[in-house]
Amino acid sequence: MASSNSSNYKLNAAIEKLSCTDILPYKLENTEATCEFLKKVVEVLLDFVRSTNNRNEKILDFHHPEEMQKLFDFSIPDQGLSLQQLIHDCATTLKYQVKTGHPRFFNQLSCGLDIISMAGEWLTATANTNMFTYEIAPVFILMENVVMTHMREIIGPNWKKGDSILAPGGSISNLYAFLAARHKMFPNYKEKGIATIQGQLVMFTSDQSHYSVKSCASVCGLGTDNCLMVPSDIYGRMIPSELERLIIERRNRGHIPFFVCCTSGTTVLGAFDPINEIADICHKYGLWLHVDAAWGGGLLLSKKYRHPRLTGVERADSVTWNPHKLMGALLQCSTIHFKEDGLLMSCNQMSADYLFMQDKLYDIRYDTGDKVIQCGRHNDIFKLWLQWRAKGDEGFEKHMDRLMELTEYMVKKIKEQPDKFHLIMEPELVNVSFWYIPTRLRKVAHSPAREQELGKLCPVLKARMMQSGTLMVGYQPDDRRPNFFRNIISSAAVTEQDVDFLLSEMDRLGHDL
Ligand code: ABU
Repeated sequence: MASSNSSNYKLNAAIEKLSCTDILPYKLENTEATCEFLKKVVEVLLDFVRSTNNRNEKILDFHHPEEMQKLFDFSIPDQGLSLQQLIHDCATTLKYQVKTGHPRFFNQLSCGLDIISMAGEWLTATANTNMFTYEIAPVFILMENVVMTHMREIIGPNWKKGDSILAPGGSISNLYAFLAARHKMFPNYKEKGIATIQGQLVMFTSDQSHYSVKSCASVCGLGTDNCLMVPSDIYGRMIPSELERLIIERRNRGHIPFFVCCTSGTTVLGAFDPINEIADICHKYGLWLHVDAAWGGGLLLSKKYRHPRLTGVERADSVTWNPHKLMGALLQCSTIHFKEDGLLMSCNQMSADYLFMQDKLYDIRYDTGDKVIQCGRHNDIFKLWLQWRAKGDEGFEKHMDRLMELTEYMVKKIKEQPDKFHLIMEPELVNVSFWYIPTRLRKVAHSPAREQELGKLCPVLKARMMQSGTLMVGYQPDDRRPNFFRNIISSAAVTEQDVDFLLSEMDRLGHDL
């Protein structure tokens, strides 16, 4: 297999020994040398892009941490190093980085390397601005406004006048939903704190939901015992009658149920909770409905796959939706949307005098930084805006449909080889859950005992994948079963041939286990 050679990236003799203080912004006369240095960095990056898309290249060159510490010079020197050494550092870093955009990387919810979104990220890094005020990010703030409004319109026609913000990840997006829900019910909490709530707040989420929901209960003072894990059915979907039973039980104890998180696309099984039935219960008991569509939100863009999975989403009060997952925007790009405008600001505003002055030149409603609990905010909008310009709604719809069709293809191929693979369930999303069956277990009837045996093989087969560097598929146990593989198809690079390769490579690596 070919591999990039970091010694290829030679700067010319006049530049190689220069250091960071010999180029911009220190030495205007060395603008050309600065450009030569940056072009060399781009050469390194382009080689990484090429090898990421080259099926003959490995996905990773795995080394244990202690080995890696010997292979790579991580030290911080007393004296600054040369530009040539920095180029070498860049190349070596990428040499050992896992190629998450490789067509055979099926390991994570965010896979792929969208070239337009990456170009956007490069521009973002060059602009290097903070997203807290219009004053220093006028174009990006307006872009955020346009894209967030567009996303809300996709959620539902009654959402246009709502509010949204890009947050640092889905977990923090869920936290924003929690904070807004509590603020809506207890507007004095912000000033008066916990004493304003006369009773125990309780929240509800399915036992398959993302752990960040439970984390809200811990971070916000409820305690994790007051985040009720509602049982799910065998497909991983919340059981609405169980939700209602738990709400009544807690109300009877004098507690204050206030928040329900409904998951649209669970992390492991890709299950969609029944939003309409859950919305009816929230309406009946006056609870805030949050839909965590961090993972499944992309399907809102597909006429074919949106229903029934996300039917009723417009009835929610808030929705988390991560474009860095199914939509393939570069990490990170996570959004939180509210049906009601003004809540984010009134909940989180601190009016820092040095940043959010009220007597500025322009309309200060565009100083969105005061809506969030952090101060500095990374620019995550440009890469998404540029990607959406490139694809249009139609392109994103095709992308969603393609990912789902490839998943259907994988399921079909698994079913055609029942001796080698055991499909755990028909997927609702691009998560395919299955066991690989080695030769010695192929004639053994499927049973809980065989599942235990197959579960023990998952880490061994995964280790072989990583050591061979040819394939990456995730595995985990869940409440109902031991370890099993969870394959994710969320990369535009994947083809039917890659799915065929995935199954045959698992067999090549694992048949003798
Ligand atoms: N925030 C969930 C991501 C987990 C995964 O990629 O598997």
